Amino acid sequence: MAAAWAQWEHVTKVDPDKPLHDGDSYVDIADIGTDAIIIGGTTNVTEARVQPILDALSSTEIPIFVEPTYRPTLFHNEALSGYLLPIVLNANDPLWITGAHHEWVRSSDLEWKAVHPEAYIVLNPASSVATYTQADCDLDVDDVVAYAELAEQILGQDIVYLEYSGTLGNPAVVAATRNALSSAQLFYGGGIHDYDSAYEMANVADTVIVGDVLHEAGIETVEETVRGARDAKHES
Ligand code: 1GP
Repeated sequence: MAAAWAQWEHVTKVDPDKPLHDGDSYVDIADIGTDAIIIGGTTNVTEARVQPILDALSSTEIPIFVEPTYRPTLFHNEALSGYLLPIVLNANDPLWITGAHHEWVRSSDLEWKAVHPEAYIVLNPASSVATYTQADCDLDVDDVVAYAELAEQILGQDIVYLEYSGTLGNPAVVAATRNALSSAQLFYGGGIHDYDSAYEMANVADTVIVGDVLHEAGIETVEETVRGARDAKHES
């Protein structure tokens, strides 16, 4: 069976720590053409914040995944498709490589078929994820490509995630990374805020992830990014 994410071109990431834009509601995200919703953020991916979002989305068909961070949390909701578990390859704090995961596994009764790791490479030194993980973002293209190959070929990862959270990344780095992967899927996230930025990154990544703009500009702007990603994938 193909992986859940095999056909994802555009994903909307909901940060449970941030309110939606005025007038928006969670259920409307399911209707804009985005392929999946990830509920995740650097902080506060807690039951109290995530459960109401899952409840609001319970009538939708869209795949919904939670990205647990350093807290061991499990959610029970029919709307939930599973967990995407970040492993930050370039973290200097081992909490983000195996530490939090160890605690999560030790303290939870996990259903393994619903848990899928993502090999993150964090690339924006100004982002809060870089600060929390103490990521070494001083990487050139060869360093990034080597992390991606390590992820796929040594660690057996099916998802490599270039995380530029908060800023638009370098398309040449993204393209080089995708070229280095054999079958792992390349997720790109960071700074996508309109049609053009989505188009540019969807040209070089397998899947683009759109986060902050949902909270800052609203669902209509996310819909523009869906169009950009679709056009990039289907025009040529
Ligand atoms: C964050 O990669 C996502 O984890 C998306 O980044 O918030 O900058 O869109 P932005």
